[in-house]
Amino acid sequence: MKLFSSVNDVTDIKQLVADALHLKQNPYGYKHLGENRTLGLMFLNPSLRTRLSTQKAAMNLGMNVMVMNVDKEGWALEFNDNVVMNGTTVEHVREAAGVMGQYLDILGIRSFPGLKDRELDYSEEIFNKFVEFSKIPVVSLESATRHPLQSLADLVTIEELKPRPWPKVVLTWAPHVKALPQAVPNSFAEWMCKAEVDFVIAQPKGYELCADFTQGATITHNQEEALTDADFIYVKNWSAYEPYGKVIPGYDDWMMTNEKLAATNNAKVMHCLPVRRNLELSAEILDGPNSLVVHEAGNRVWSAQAVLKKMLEGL
Ligand code: AN0
Ligand code: CP
Repeated sequence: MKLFSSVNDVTDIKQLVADALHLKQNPYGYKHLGENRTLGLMFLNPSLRTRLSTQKAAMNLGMNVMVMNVDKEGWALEFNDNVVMNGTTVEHVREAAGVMGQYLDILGIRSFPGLKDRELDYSEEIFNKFVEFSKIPVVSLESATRHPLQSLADLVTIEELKPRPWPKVVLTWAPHVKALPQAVPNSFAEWMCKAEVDFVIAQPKGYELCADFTQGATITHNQEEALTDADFIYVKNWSAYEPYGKVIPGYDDWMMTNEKLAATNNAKVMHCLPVRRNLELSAEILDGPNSLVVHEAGNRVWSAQAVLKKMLEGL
């Protein structure tokens, strides 16, 4: 595997999930694979889970890891070609990524969308330039439109804990005070649409995701109806796709609560984290028996390890 940026980079999803669950049972069985190999984790935005879980996964595989908060510790990067760099940017991604490729065997990169120019964000310009100019295998640590390591961990969690074949999985929009990317819900949707689950998306009017990611999903504005008989509820806020990056006020009652869980099949509640308590998800759910959020974050290690293992095998 040379690229892990979306579900489309995976030839056998079931096998990758099985690999992750196998690694969970046998974390140190492939330490030889990473010997004298170096992973670079480059962050243009904050992270807790992705940073620690991917670093741990690499260490379990015997790799060396270099982590850099490029936004704070690196030179200000220029991404446009044909510019006179007489402003605030100090080096071009062509050189910066090229240099990273000299030091690393695998590059991980996190780069959020600006949420101002939809065409630019959905072109994945920044992520794609790191792929092009580093010339080494690249794993997305969340790009402008997708978060595949998160989605793989989510699918691993569902496979691990499903109470029946073809469980009902509901992605439900949640309130927030900030405009957040569509990357997590886009990605979760594209993975669920290819998984053996009954997948429903519930969101208020105006929060429809880009249809490219939701082919095959049942989409509704009725949260109560969607939650009926659900086995897993995936809670997440996102900003509007149209008008792009906007927050449409008036949907505070979409917060997930214990009361809403009553209609479900004693559903397990998931969230990628970080979560805002009592805004997206009630504290009573997060502190109660139905919450999977910490367990799900634990599975980030095995999903990252399964992907890195595949990349190391291809080097
Ligand atoms: C980010 C997002 O929604 O994409 C990262 C989630 C993993 N969340 C926030 O910015 C709060
Ligand atoms: N879920 C997730 O990716 O968390 P971080 O932003 O902390 O890495």
